[in-house]
Formats: sequence, structure tokens, C-alpha cells
Amino acid sequence: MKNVDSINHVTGKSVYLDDIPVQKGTLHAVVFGSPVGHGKIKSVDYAEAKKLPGIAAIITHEDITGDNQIGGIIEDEPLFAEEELHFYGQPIALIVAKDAFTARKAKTLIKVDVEEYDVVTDPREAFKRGDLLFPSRSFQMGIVEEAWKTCEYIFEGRADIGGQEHLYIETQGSYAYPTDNGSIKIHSSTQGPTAVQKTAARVLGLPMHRIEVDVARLGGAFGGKEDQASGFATMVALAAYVMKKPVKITLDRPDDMQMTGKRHPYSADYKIGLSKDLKIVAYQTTLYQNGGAASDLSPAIMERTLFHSTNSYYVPNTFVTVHSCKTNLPPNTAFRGFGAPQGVFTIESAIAQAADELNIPAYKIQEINFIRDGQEFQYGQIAENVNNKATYDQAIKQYDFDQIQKETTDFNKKHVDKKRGVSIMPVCFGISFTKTPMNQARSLVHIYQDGSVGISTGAIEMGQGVNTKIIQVAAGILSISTDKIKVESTNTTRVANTSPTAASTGADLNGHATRLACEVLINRLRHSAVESLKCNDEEVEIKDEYVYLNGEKTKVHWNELVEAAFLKRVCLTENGHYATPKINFDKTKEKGHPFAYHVYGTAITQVIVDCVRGTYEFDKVQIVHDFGKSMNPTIDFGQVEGALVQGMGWMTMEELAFHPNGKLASESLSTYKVPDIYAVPKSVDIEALETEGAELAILKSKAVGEPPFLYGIGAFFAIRNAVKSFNSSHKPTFRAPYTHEKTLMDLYATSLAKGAVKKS
Ligand code: LUZ
Ligand code: MOS
Repeated sequence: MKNVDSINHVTGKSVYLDDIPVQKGTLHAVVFGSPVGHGKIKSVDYAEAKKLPGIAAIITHEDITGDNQIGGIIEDEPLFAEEELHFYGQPIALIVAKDAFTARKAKTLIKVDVEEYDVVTDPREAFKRGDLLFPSRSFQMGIVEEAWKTCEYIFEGRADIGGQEHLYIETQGSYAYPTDNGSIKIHSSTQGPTAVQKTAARVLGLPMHRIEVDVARLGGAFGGKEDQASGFATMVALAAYVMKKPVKITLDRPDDMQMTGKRHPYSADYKIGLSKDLKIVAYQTTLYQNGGAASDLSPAIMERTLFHSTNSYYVPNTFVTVHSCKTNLPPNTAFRGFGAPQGVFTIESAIAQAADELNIPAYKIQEINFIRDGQEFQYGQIAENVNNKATYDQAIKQYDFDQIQKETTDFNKKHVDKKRGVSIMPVCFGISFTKTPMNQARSLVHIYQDGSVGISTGAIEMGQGVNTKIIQVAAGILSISTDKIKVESTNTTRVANTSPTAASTGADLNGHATRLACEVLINRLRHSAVESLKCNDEEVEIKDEYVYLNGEKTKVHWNELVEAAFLKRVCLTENGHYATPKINFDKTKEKGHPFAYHVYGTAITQVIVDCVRGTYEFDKVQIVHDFGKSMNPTIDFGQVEGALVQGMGWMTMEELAFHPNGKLASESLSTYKVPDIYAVPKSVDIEALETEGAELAILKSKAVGEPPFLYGIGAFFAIRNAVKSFNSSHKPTFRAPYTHEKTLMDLYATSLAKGAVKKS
């Protein structure tokens, strides 16, 4: 089935937040943010700004009718700064005016007097100062201290990993207006309507039932709107509430890039121990997470870093620690992969270093350490139906890895000024929110009298095609054509207490809830038909929009079946509730069974580096991905392609640069480079691993949003391998992104760079 939105998207008809027709008298808002990275407000003078014609109000913390608090997991983030400023661009006030232009102009007239403090943007520096956002956590299995003694080889090193701007096409935005009885309705570009509702209720000092949040669709999110849409939505909700006027905000790109958090940069120390036959015996790592100025989702992201810190491998002895360091950057937040990519990059760096030192290719270590059925992940879950090795074997065979290697060697012998590099990137990603209670969803299904169907779920459509998948689920169970079904906007008054659409779980959780509701409805309709036909229960079936009696098609069409049931006063509405079975996690022991299942895959990446310029081009990425039994290959293959390219961007060209005062220097697309048509691989092959599919996945079709992001990490190691074949005396460090500039430096580096690997 085609994505239901595709025609409307390409013809510009899909309605995004900024397309919603506004009410008469709607005001427009702009955020006034901190002019320093760290400091204390001595005074703010709004007088000149307020005099500007067209200014309606300037809303500050003093206008807040509830709590000045938007921290979700940990309460450490004010909506508006009161005295202390912790990052450049931190919201101080909301300027509300007749139009955004006027509001922006007023922003330049605000005078603020600040006492400046030291700005810290490096997580290790913050750690040294003792600035942690919340307590550190460790996972462990076996005893590393004992295990080192048995290792033949031990290597230690360091990995540094950059952040990433989400760059959703639609920036953050929200539109709020008063409704009956002093209630507030909010349209928000959010992945988490309940998070918006809860945050706004708290700040406005209202019960949640007085806040209604509605979301039609998002122009991309990638995690950036899991938590951080809430602040902007709450600002306009507060303004609408106190001013009793409709108020709208749409961030302009530089404001969005400056004010919102990103993927967390990490810096890590690692130690890896191998046996003589290259089994990974022990692995220890300490990761410094750059959390930014407030906790936001960092505790949950820390957790996923821990979970995925051994990637696809079985390591019998581990000790993994993450420190979440408080720095003067915008609070870093969810981003596709959610801490896993940084953990995975670190162990892949450790493996690459070990391979360098042993003078073997990394895949020799990778291929013999894949976790197998019955082995234990370091968090206690026993591996079942593991497909790591299966995707690896299929990739090696199908894409003829021997030939690829031969061609690479030949090419590198022939060319002085160009070198090819190849890498293999295995992926293993756990599906489920790591916080077990979040794995629940509801779906409200109405069958209307005319036989058409309307479905409301907690899922947010953000371009990933979740609405299409929900329609497929319902159409299959109700046995009707997909054009009879419409998925409604996501609205907190229809579906309450939703988890954000995140963790790749949107289609699974909301699909299962829809399945459950539809199963009840179809049974009710069947019973109604049994009654009308005065036959036995097993004799009636509903197929292809018709009632079948003892396998024979009757004349009763779906529409008549529905109408008849309605006239008999049968309930044509059902609310399905789904909670993922089997999962649990005990935080006191850091052990459990947190994931419903895992997604696996292997990517082979080939690059050619121009050794004169340090530039590179990716020839080919070839992937074998475990989709389970994909319910929609068009959507799922698209997700793999998009995630791959997003991951490659993160690993190669997307580089965040901050001024010493914490101001983002790369705050536009002229300075922050993302993959374009010239940077993407010349070809991408994706093959599905043939499997039965995962029992807990919706229609056995595995979640697909995040796991393929990790394939992008292969780009780093492919470049690194090419660099090594040009400059064999140099062991390039593990500092992502591998920009053209860094590549050039490495090509001509003469000795071990500072902070480089050492062998113990
Ligand atoms: N969000 C969240 C996520 O709250 N919990 C998770 O485990 C998660 N995983 C991936 C992406 N977003
Ligand atoms: Mo996410 S990183 O699944 O919001």
C-alpha cells in the first residue's frame, strides 16, 4: 500500500501546523533568549520593546499561573529563566505581537544586563568540576577485573562523538487558543501530545482535562519533538491563557537551531580484552554524556547507551558507566537511536583499534563475536531468534565481500592519489521503550453508519508512515478496503495518556491497540450477522467486504451489515488497549527483559577518498536488514534509506561548532552541512533477511525507525580504512564526524596524534 499521504504531500495539500487557518485576532510570538551561555540576570529592560506599535505583551516567568517547571523526568528546567542563565538562547521571555515581524523587531529592543560566568561545553571538563545532571549508572556482567588476567590482548583508547542537529523540515511551533470555560486548545508539532498537555497543565496551574492537544502531522521530528515541543507549546498556551487570545509561534530556523537541544555529544574511554582466538573476553568503558544545561530525556538516553554499549556482540565480562555531564548548551535530547549510536560507535572504535594493533581487518573480530541464541545480554535478557550472524552471512555472500575486498586491494595498489576503504557495520537494536510503563497504547475505532471507519490512536504521523500502517492493520482485520478507513488527528481528548511516538514503537504499540479494537468490532458484527441469519456461530465469516455463510458469499455487503447492526443497537465503537507483554526491567539490579525483540542487520560500506584533497565519495552501501515480515516494504525500505543517510551525515559532515560563549556558530545551512544529493552513496542496496518475523511485532513486521540509523557508523570506519591504506604509519583517532578537513589532516599526519590510542 502506498503511503496515504503521498499525493497530498507532493501536491502541497497536507496540513501542517503553519497551514491551520487561524482565528481572527491571532497574535504571533517570538522567544527572547539568553545573550550569554552562562550568567545571572541583573536586570532586563523591556520598556523600549513594549513601546513598539503592535506589541501585545511580553510574557515572562512572572506571568506564570502554575509552576515554572517543564522538566519531564527530572524537574530541573524552568520554562522561562528567572535569574540564572545556563545556555545561550535559553528562553527569558515571549514577545507577543500582531505579527512575527513586529515581535522580532521588539526582540532587538530588549536590554538585558548580565553578570557572566564561566561557560563549560566539554563534558569531561564538567565532570572534573563535579557538574552532573543526575547520578551516574553502570551495567555489568561477569567480573572485568578477573577477566583482564585471562586476556591475550588488551587495548585502551578513546572515542569522541559529535552531536547532531535534527533539522526537521518543519521547525518547532504551536498554536494555542482559549476555548469554553477558560480551557485551552493547543495545536502542536509534537511527538508527545500528552507531554505537551501535562507540561502546559502544570505551568498554567490547570488540571489536564482543561488542556486539549491536537496534532495532525509533523514535518519531521527524529526525536527533536519528543520532549522539546512542550516548552514552546506551553509558552503560547500560557500567553493564550493570560491574554485570552489566540497565540501562535513558529520558530525561524536560526532560533530553532540555537535554542533546541540536539543529539548528545559523548566522549568515551574504553578498554577491550581479547583472547588469542579473538573472542572479546572483557570490555570496560566510561562514557561522558554531554547533557547540556538540563536533564530533559538524558536519563533515558543514558540508559539506552548502556543497553547498546556492546552492539551485536556477546561479551561475557563488561563494566559500562555513563556520566551525564551538565554543560552550558541547550539541553540535549532524543534523536533517532537515542544514545545507542554513541555506545555502538565506542565499541566499534575499540574493535577497530584492536584490529589495527593486531594488523587484521576489523571484521575478523566482528564476525566471531556475534551474540547467539541462549547467550545473555549484559542487562540480563537472554538472546532469542538472534539474526546478527544471519544478516552478516547473507551480506558477505550476496554482495560477494571477497570480490569487494579484492577490488579494493587492486584499486589501492593501482592508485596513489585515491584510496578505497571498506567497512562492515553490524547492528542490533532493542525494541521497546526502556521504561517498561511507557509501552502501552490505545486506539479508538468508530465504524460509522455508512460503513466508513475512523481511527484515533496515540501515534503521531511524522512522515514515517505510521497512519498507513494503522490503516493496513484495520483493513486486514475488518476485511474492508483501505479507502474506507481514515486515521484522524492525534488528540488528547480522544486518546489519553499517550506515550510519545518514539523508540521505533509507534506502529507496534498503536497497531496492536488498533488490532485489538478491530478484532472486537468484527466479532460483534459477525455475531450480529449470525443472529440475522439465524445460524451457528462458526458458520459465518466476513471476507472482502461480504458476509460468507458456510464458505459461500452472501449478498450482504459490509455496508448493510453495519447498518443492520446499528439498527439493532450494537455498539460500533471500540477502544483497544495494548500493553507489550513479557517485558520488565529491575533498575535496582540493572537486569531484566526490557525489549520485546531486537532488530538486526549488516551494512557493507565502500568509500573512495581523494588523498590530495581529503574529500571522499561513497560508492556503495549494501545492506541486509531484518525487517521480520515487512508489512509495507515501500515504507520500510524508505526508512532504511533515510536512516542510513542521516547516520552517515552524523558520522561524516554534520559538525556542530560553538563559540566560546556557548553560542552555536553553525546555526544555518550555510555552516551546518547535511547530506545532499552529492553526498549520499551512489548506490544503496537493501535486501531483506528472510525470516518468520517477530512474534510481538505488529503483523510480524519489525519496527524500522531507528535501527538502520546505526548503519551510518560504517561510513566512519570505511573512511578510516581508506586513510590507513594511504598513510600506513598513522593510526587515526576515533573522532566523529570524519569531515573532509579531518580526513586531510589524517592523510598527512606523521605520528600518533595527541590523545590517540595506547597499547597496554
Ligand atoms: N524515548 C524514550 C525513546 O522515552 N524511551 C526510549 O527508550 C526511547 N528509545 C528510543 C527513542 N526514543
Ligand atoms: Mo525518538 S529518538 O524515538 O523520539
